[in-house]
Amino acid sequence: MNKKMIAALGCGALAASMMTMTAMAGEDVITVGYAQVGHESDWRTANTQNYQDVFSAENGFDLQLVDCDNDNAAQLEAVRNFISQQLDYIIIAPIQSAGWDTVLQEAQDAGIPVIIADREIEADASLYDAWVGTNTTNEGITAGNWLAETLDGAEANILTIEGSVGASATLGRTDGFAQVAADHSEWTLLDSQSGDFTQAGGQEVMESFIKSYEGQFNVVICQNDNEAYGAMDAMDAAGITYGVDGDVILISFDATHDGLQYTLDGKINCNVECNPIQAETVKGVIEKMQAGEEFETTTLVEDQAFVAPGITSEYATTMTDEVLAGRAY
Ligand code: GYE
Repeated sequence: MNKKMIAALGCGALAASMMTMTAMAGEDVITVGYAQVGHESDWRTANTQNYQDVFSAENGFDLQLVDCDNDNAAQLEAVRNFISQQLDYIIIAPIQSAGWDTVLQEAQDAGIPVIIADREIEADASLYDAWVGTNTTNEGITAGNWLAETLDGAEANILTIEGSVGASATLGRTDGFAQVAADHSEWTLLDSQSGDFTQAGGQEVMESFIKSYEGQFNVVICQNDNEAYGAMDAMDAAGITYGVDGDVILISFDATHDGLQYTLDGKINCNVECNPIQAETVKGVIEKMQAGEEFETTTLVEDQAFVAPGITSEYATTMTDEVLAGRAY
């Protein structure tokens, strides 16, 4: 293309024709669709950023990332759109764990490999090619084990702010914690409501819990950090103290940077990590598929747990400034 031709083209047309030139140069750009859950939490923002960094043009990818705004129907539509564009690979972080059979069959019929990421789905493993994510049931078990260790037989009256209804992260954390609670007759699960993994949701649920159970609870479990921020605001407003020096033990999940800052400050007693940095692993799977090599069909991203200074635990690392400094997201 000569200078005159470039000058004659508008910006969009120029971009399009540059893309065609790249494709014609035989640089084998791999097209990838990522049906992302939404932007409900800091965890999610970190996960989105990680995919954008890793599936970059420099790395040879053309990434279409669709923010599905926590809307299950929109997510199914996004995947169908990827199929109709005949993208090379489809990645899905499933909002809901159920209801995937039909669309996965459609992707398979179109010959497009599908990788399920972050969360789990209730579908036969033959309907997708690989899974990369975290074990949220284990995260719930860790939270339960830590609580048992710290209470050492004392009574617990527990309120839980769950994540989004029907999400595997919610189901796993709830189930894991319940497995430990089943061995503790001195624990009472007072109530459990969804805060939709958002700060506003966490605050709203905590405000309503305070109306119903003020003076009756000594443990609050938030299934992610953003819900914990909302719950803290609600407890502050009601004059309820929490954390290592407070009346209420506060447990959170995700261990994002700000969540760990609150843990270091002693406001969150225990924060169970869930690692959002998963894109490099997914890229590794895609590269093996692309090369026709054998690939991991299941890859677990490891998590740990953190506790506030002054607490030592066999299940968690005690927070320090250095730990916080090492947390980029
Ligand atoms: O804990 C929460 C996010 O699916 C593990 O989704 C993820 C969860 C994470 O919105 O913050």
